[in-house]
Amino acid sequence: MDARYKSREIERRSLDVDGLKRSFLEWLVYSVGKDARAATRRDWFHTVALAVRDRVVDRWMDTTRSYYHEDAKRVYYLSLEFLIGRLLTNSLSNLGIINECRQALDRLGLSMDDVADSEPDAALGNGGLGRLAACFLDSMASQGLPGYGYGIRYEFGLFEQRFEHGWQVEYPEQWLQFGNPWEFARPEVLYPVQFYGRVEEFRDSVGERAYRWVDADRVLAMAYDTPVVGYGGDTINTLRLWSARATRDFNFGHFNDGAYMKAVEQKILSENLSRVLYPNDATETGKELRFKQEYFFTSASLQDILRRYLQHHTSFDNLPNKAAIQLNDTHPAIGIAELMRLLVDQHALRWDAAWEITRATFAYTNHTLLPEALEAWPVRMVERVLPRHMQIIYEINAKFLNRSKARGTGDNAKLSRLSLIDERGDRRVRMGNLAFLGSHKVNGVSALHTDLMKQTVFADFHEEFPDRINNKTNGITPRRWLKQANPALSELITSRIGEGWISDLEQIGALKEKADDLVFREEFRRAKRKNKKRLAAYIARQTGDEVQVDSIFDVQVKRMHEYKRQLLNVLHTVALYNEMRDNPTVSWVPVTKIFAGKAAPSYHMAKLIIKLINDVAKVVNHDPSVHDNLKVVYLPNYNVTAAEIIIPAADISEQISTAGMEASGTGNMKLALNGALTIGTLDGANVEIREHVGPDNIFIFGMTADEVNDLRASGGFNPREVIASNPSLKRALDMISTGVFSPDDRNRYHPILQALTDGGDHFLVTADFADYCRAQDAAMELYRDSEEWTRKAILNTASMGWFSSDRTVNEYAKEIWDVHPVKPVHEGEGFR
Ligand code: GPQ
Repeated sequence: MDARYKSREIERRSLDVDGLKRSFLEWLVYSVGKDARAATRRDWFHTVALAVRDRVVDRWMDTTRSYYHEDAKRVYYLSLEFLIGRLLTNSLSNLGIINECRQALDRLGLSMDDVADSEPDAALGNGGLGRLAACFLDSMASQGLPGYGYGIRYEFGLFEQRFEHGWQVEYPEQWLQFGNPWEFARPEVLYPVQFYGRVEEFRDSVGERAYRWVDADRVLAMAYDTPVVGYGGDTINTLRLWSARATRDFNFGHFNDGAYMKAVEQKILSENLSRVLYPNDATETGKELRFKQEYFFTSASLQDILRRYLQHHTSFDNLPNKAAIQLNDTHPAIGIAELMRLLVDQHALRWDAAWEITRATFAYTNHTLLPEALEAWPVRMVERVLPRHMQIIYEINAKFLNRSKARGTGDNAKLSRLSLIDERGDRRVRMGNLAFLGSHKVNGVSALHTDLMKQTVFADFHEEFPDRINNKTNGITPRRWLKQANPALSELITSRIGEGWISDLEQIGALKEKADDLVFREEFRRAKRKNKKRLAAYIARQTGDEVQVDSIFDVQVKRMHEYKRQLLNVLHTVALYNEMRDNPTVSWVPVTKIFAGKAAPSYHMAKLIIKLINDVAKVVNHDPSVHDNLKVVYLPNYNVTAAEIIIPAADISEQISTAGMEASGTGNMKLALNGALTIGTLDGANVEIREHVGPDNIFIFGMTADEVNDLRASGGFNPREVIASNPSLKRALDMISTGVFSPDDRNRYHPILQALTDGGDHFLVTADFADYCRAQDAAMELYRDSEEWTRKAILNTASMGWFSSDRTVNEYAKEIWDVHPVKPVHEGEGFR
């Protein structure tokens, strides 16, 4: 080998400052095509990312090869969303070379933070469900588990949110505009995916009835791979995202007709499949394109999984011992019918054998009980788009209902609830029922949510299959959400208890005894203050608002949803504003209310509440009579990157959903881990957070899920009576309804008032208002005692060890997947 080439090879792997610097210069010139004088920040970002990628590739191949050699059982996490965020700091930090990189850039006269800030935020998800998938990828790789993510490489991620006159306006998010240095295109990894057409029956070679799907349209799924760097850099897993490509023979008939342009139009249309992420969080829009996206990535993933399996095996009997497929909600649930089709139609397995294999391979996670989010596709559409799958679903259903009847489930009402087809109105395929029936395990995402699943949506299935439902309380990765996002606190923690917590978060429990240590408390406060300064600067840049670093940073960041009750928070804000104006001589604890979160573009009520918050902010922030004691900020375009700045700076975490409606929440975990005190209802994982941090270190208020259930069962309540009996609530609502915050359009907020009164206040905002204000007052009172506040904040951080996604993923690995860590054999050199 040419000596110069050889030395470059070693350079590519070197991890010291000099080696990094040399390889940055090399990449800048030979791959980005710029010299150091002409390079922009973005050029430097691409340069550094490519150089970092070099240091990942050998280990990545070693990992993949080790899985292959061991014929390890793999887990495949199928998800329509992966809310990844930026990767540069994450990769450097997991590789353990962040300081070396910083120094190398320093020597080139560059700031690491500026370079990292030039990376676009990969927003291939809406909210919690997508971010959970990203945390799981980090945890699987960090624990050496052979885990693959499969999803869609959307060209446009979640829209960019801007405010125009306080209203949300959506802009396209073009994260791929300047290329994506992390991904590897795999033009040779290509699978056909079919739509439409019809089914032909025929006799197979042994005279059995068989089916063929013919005259279908074809699209190709092309793979793009992104390495997933585990902590320590030992295991590098793969996230494989599919992009739609037209087939070369696409509608060849048109060419014969001379209709060339028509064929090209068709090609463009078929590639729309991976164009854009649907921006709805926990609501189902029922669009055909969405259904096609779901089938597109699921079919490609299953074909890929079977191809990999068949490299080692000749029969499918062992598939469940070599592959676990986790369905992230029902979005990929059509995979159950697809695997049946692949096994029965393409690989000629008998139905019963195929069904046993399918059920043993799939598991399903449910993420919501909200009826508007439970996918149910019109039979007529499924029949048209996937005619063979519709037959298979009918067959699964018939066999299941017959067996249930034979086993004595005589009750027709129950049978019709168990059916995969909802026969009421236009007939629909219930994807939740399909996912349940086609899986060996079904899990909820918090203890409360799992209990409610058993009592509500899956009550009948739970009776039939009492061992199938299990709980896996969500978690978050401590690498991104503490180590990276909060260097100030991370360094303090490591200085006291070492760095074991990064890969074993339970060790953070050792901080509990430090809560009584005066010096530690002072340093903990200093770290928080540093983060608050960073956030204050970010707020000033984003909105122009000036906020006091010494005020309480009261944070509600999440998707905008009526059940999450941002409205309750803004009503309290108005009430507090009134109190401050009424009592100007009281020495108020200054409060900064910080909101961020996107609304689905078609969710009018959510968008109106955003406008209300912005309108309230405009009045409150400029009213001299509150003496800057109250500020309201709505940060635009909440995403993973913004979360990394906001969360470490929070004093209060608002987790105030109507009890029974938030499946788990994960922002609640991130905020508590970063030392915020929670004001929350007993909903989702808040219940378990209270158990871990202790009831004295959290502010719980409001109705419980049982109380909500009883209230609704008894026909609801009269919100007008509640409003009339609470002067502070009445006054806040009167101000909103008479246009105090919207002098330009006094009727603007009538829909909100309407929902809270005649509408019956479905989310119980008025019902919980008084107790919420009590919890807020208690928090403000405690904040005056800075030592006591800090003590509780430390106990929050120290008690969150159990909420690591490492714990969650381990539970899945042991209790659902039966997959085990594999230690990769590294053939490369130069890695320390
Ligand atoms: N969740 Cl069904 C989403 O973010 N999107 C969805 O489409 C559905 C659920 C959330 C859920 O609302 C949160 O409570 C969970 O913490 C999160 O999934 C992860 O399980």
